[in-house]
Amino acid sequence: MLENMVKEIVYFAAIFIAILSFVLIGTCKYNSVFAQGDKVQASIVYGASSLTDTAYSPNPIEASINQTVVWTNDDFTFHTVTSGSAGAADAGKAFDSGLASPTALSSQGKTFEHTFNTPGEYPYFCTLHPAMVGTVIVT
Ligand SMILES: [Cu+2]
Repeated sequence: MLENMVKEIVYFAAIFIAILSFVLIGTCKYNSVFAQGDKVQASIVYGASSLTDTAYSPNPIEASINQTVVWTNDDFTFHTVTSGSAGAADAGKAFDSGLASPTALSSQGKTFEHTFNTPGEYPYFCTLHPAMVGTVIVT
């Protein structure tokens, strides 16, 4: 009788531990995949040509190290996502959707993405409408 009870307790404890570890492992796997695969979505908003620091949304864009930011052109005209500031010598050196490259945001729905591997603040602008400015903050 007592032996049976002990067997039952051990049996249920084993099932409980199995379920618990299954859930924990599943959660960890899900979190790590989610963190790596998760891209930060940003938009070039409708009517962006006449906007300044609200042309890119959200602004600033917050990203984690090694995370990819995806900009979608939700406007009806050509724009760029170009690192630095207008007229600066290093403009476009870190990243640039460009005017002629396959990543050019030439029409509505086009996307440009860049992965940020180093923490810092990255200002960027549109070469076609230099008043359009934004910042990516990588932590
Ligand atoms: Cu523009």
